[in-house]
Amino acid sequence: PLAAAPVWADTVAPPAGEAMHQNANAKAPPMTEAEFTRGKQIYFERCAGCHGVLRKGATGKALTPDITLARGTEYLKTFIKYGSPAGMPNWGTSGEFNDQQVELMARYVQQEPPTPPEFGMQDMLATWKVQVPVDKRPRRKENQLDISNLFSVTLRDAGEIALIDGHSKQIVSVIKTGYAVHISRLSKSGRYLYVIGRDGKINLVDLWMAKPDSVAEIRIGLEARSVETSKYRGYDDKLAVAGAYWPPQYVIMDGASLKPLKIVGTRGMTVDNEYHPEPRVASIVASHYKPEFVVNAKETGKIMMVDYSDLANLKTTTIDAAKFLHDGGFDASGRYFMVAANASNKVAVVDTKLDKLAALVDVGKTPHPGRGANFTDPQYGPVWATSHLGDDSISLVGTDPEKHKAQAWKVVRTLKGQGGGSLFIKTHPQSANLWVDTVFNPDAKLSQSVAVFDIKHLDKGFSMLPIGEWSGLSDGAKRVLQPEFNKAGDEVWFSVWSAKDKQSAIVVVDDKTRKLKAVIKDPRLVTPTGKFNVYNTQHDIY
Ligand code: DHE
Repeated sequence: PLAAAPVWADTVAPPAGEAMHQNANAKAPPMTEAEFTRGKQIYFERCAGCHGVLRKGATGKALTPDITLARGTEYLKTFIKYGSPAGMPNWGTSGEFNDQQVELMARYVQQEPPTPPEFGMQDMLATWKVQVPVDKRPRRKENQLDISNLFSVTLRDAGEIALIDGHSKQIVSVIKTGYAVHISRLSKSGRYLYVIGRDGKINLVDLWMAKPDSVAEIRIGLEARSVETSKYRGYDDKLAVAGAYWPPQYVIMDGASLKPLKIVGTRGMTVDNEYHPEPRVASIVASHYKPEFVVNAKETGKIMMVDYSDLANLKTTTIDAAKFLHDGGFDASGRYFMVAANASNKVAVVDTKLDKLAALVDVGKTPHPGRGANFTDPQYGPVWATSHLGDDSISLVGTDPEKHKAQAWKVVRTLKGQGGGSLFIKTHPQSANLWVDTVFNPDAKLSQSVAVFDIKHLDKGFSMLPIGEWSGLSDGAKRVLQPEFNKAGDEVWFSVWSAKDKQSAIVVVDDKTRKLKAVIKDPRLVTPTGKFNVYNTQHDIY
């Protein structure tokens, strides 16, 4: 899956006379400059997301030379090749790295990490393009699509999204986006789709066009993961915001053109009052109660309620939560935002009406909810649930402080799932099922199937559905991930994510009968991962 590199760049013994990397740490195994450059690229593509550009650790462990040198090349090779049940992917045995690349990376992480450059307003403006100006765009919807039931599907390694019609299951359009594209979000009206790549490139797609396409683009940093739009009354489709991993900053843009309006850096003190040079911006959601974005800084553990009503006099309420904030979603009422502080094994609950921390809840090991799942527990009332990367548990947290006060912000029930390595959990108001993936479990049987619980009979345990097998794909490692419902809430879609050069698929399951309904296969479906149903994403339904 990685771009082909000159063979010698990955070999242990480079040709004589190759320039060596000048490293500050004399104890690190030597590398040529070309190897270092190659390692830097692979690190950026595959490792920085979890371990940080400066390798200070977050979702993944710290990898600074003081730690990696003590581990040594052989130990690091084993870890990189085989992964760990705690969430480190098996880069070697999955076929993503060959042995030379594993060895290269084991040496690379013993070198001092290089610091990438900053990326400010002038850099952003230089990348900003409006392909179709606002006054040249359709005045009404020019296609026959039910855009509310479209799915925006991440084609990770193609750097594209596919728009798939939820009814016909046909691909409507494939749109070029940023590198290793990550998530899609919708504007308040549901007309505009915002897609962000790991390279910080945002594409704005107009779903009203005869054939939906990108109408504007910009890069907001060198590495990024999150994008969101203004949802408060009166700000429909007005503003967008994106969070960068590097440089650590968030950017507020004009919603219709992506013109950058305001950049705010996040470097500063952690909740423990220690300085952090790389507090990356993780998830961002838009408040329904105030003109505010809820911006989560991973390493500092601070949640910023950013008031977008007056960008020149920006008011921000900063909430101390817990370190390593990552992903999350609203409770069913839309008032409370539940965000995983993953390496702290906690979920922070923010009251977006009062702009206060409602609670810090201890959950299982390394919670990873995606946006989480909201449903009514037969015994304990409304709950929001998360699964975990680091263990096989599913934590159900009470979310109704009015009618179920004793249960509010407590883990009311812990379910046993089929294994660790889970990333996403999902249900729908119309569904009686709770779907849980185990995408990064090292056991192929588990990573290729999902667990489903009956919400009315949670104590009965789960059933395992062999989604990978149902896809009918034969060769190669295939990971099954991210349940996503259609608008009606009667179908649940799963990605079957194979390597870039292998066939992938989307498997659609009938939610009521739990039987296979359709398999979407198309040569254009390269490495599908996240799927975002327009209506459910627009309205925070999960
Ligand atoms: Fe994601 C959401 C970061 C790896 C698929 N991912 C998020 C969010 C963040 C994030 C901060 C929340 C965005 C928001 O709500 O505003 N993801 C990271 C990483 O740092 C990490 C761990 C490592 C990396 O190198 O990027 C990472 N993510 C992955 C993957 O490997 C996944 C499984 C496949 C892929 O496409 O890259 C993946 N992440 C997703 C998906 C969501 C997501 C599908 C949105 C879930 C949703 O339902 O909203």
